Amino acid sequence: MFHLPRAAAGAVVAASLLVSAASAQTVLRSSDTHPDGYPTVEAVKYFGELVKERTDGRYEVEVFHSAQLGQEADTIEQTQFGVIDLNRISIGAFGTQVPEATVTQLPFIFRSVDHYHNVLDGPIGDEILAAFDSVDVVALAFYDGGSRSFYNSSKPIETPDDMAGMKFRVMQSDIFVDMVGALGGNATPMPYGEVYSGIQTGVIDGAENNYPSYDTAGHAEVAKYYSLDEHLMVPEVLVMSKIVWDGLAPEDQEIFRQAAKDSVAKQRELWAAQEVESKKKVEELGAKINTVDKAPFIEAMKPVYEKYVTDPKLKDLVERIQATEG
Ligand code: GTR
Repeated sequence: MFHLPRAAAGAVVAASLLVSAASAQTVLRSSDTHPDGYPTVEAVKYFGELVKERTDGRYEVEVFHSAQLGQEADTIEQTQFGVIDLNRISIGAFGTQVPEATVTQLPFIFRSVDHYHNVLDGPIGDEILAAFDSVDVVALAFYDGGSRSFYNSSKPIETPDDMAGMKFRVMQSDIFVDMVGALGGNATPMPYGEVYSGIQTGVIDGAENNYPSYDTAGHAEVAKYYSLDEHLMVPEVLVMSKIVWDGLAPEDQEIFRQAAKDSVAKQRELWAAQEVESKKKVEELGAKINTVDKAPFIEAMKPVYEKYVTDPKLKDLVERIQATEG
């Protein structure tokens, strides 16, 4: 794992904006935890092509995939400091720092892919993107991240009771910890890159994620039981460091924002294909997939909503999401 000492941050800020006087070209570094070829990685590459074309080559984007720049939580800090210019992360990696975005981490808040798209493509989505300003990043666009379900190495989960005494890795977000607790399991927050060995060595029984992550991170090799409770649809988000953003001319800011929006359709297309491919791959590998009756899982989430949706503004936001069609 790559950890950047704070003292080195200044030097890297300078290095990250690789400006070549001859071509006046700036190469922006973008981080992603996923491997090359993953839909989010390819979407950010496409975004970079649009930016390059629309700025006549003044800006380029280089995607550092496979967590080359660090695990998500660390890369967020580095993006806030301007050490990393761009970052494609899951909203879950922000934990509960951005209240409006925390709402998207509420289990079962989205009813379907159409509901998720209708919410994020409209004014509510813009409101959530704008809320990231409070944590020194500029959120440019949402990408698809499918739905997350539990998987483990020992048995199918059919009801929340089956989770009793089991340890599940979760993202480093309090709401994930409370969600697993409310279902009767034990949550172990840990970086994504440690999940495979965690399951293999028995430190944890399993984790929760979408098919493409379960497949591409190799988790299906060590945790054969994938139980389709689909408790979460957490948006992926492309963010830019506020420090870097503030250094862009207003016309260029507009180009970056539009290029990000224009990369969304491409990502959704790649995502839909990857979900099908990953499901097929994990099945070939011997994954045992079971469907579950979601009702008791949904019912168990009441305390999570009660804990996180107390502020009247957030209550209103949740109600507006629930009232959106789809
Ligand atoms: C994936 C997401 C990653 C990362 C990972 C995790 O679905 O795309 O960005 O957040 O989950 O669980 O850590």
